[in-house]
Amino acid sequence: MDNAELRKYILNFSLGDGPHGNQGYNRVLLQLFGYAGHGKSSFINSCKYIIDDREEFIEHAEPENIQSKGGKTMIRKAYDLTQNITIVDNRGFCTMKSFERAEMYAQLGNFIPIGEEVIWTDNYTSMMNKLEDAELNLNYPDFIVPILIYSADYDLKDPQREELKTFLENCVIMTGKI
Ligand SMILES: Nc1nc2c(ncn2[C@@H]2O[C@H](COP(=O)(O)OP(=O)(O)OP(=O)(O)O)[C@@H](O)[C@H]2O)c(=O)[nH]1
Ligand SMILES: [Mg+2]
Repeated sequence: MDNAELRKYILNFSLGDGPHGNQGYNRVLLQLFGYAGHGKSSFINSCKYIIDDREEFIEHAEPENIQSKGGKTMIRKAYDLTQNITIVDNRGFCTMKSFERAEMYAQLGNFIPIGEEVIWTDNYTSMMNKLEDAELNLNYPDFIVPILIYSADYDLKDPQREELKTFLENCVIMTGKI
């Protein structure tokens, strides 16, 4: 398949085309995860550029300014790639401490609404309050695919490798895929 054919295939992709129909799923939700500044927003802009096939490069998702420190993307935002495929820019994490990890799993399961600012909690009670207060949008019709964006500029140091391994294993348990 050349690039043009691949683009056409993606544009026409529909969950209903499989041998068993869409099995209740309406759209594919690509959920991007990763440490802050590893290129999630840039990846979305590149995907949009290819799929939309425009002359000019538009920054739909705001990439990090090189001078800025910490995470740039604070609000979970969804971008439609095609009629059936949506890509979500999740807030990047700095360390994978237990509450950031809990937040990520909540994002992954779509227990926190898209379009709201992500504020990392630092205790169990506020985490639980936040989940209770969220207008739970379980989005069962979404076929969720977690995608980890990890920059080749960063070493996969041992502690990171372990925490990422656990995260990826849990992604598979939660969604059945990665
Ligand atoms: N060389 C190179 N630089 C990249 C690439 N992708 C992103 N960058 C640069 O890396 C920096 C961070 O990119 P972002 O897309 O903002 O990263 P992010 O994961 O969305 O960051 P947060 O929103 O802070 O979590 C920017 O300066 C980008 O220009 C890439 O593929 N190659
Ligand atoms: Mg970003």
